[in-house]
Amino acid sequence: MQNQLQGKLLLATNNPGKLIELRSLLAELPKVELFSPEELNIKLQVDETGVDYAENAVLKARAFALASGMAALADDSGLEVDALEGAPGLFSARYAPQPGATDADRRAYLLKNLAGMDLPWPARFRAVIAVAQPNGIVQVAEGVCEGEIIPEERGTGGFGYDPIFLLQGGDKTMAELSETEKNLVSHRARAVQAAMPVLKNIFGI
Ligand code: ITT
Repeated sequence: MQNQLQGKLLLATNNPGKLIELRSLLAELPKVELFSPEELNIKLQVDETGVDYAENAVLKARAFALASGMAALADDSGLEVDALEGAPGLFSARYAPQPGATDADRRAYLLKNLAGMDLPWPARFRAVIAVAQPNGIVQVAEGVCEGEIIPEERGTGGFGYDPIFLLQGGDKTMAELSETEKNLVSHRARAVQAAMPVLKNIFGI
């Protein structure tokens, strides 16, 4: 299997923020070359029709593994806000009424929906990583990062909801962390860590 997979892993995401983080989180995998869809000229928009993060991550990983003939790693993630009964959750990337909405629009929409509700606003980021092999075998791993939503944006790092997500037990938002700091505590970091044994097994490390 190791020879078949030739030490190559496709990072199956079209989200530039995720791609940067995944590259750095997976850099510790020796002798595994990482590719973005763009580098392989793969243009694929997978319909996220799953009922949970795991199903969506598997859909994305499988589609990219099939398109590339390489092992593919996908991340499906989202922000769960208790006061909104877990929203935006699975729909975090599409959470705003207007078409063409930006990350900033989604943050503003979230804060609008929370306005008037009692503070604090506990929340968590959740990420599920799926690793698909071209032979159809897929394995998943999950990571969670607890915190709360704050009413005003702080910090310029990261992406998505990071500027309004205050880490539990700390005084910084996710966007006030350096990339290295975020990669020590994030949901994605934890999911990648949980997926490490799978990856090492696939690549014979
Ligand atoms: P791909 O499916 O191509 O990977 P996507 O952005 O559509 O990209 P998801 O469907 O998994 O990915 O949506 C995840 C959304 O959750 C993402 O767009 C952000 O809005 C939010 N999110 C996930 N991880 C985040 C993080 O580390 N920081 C801030 N927001 C995050």
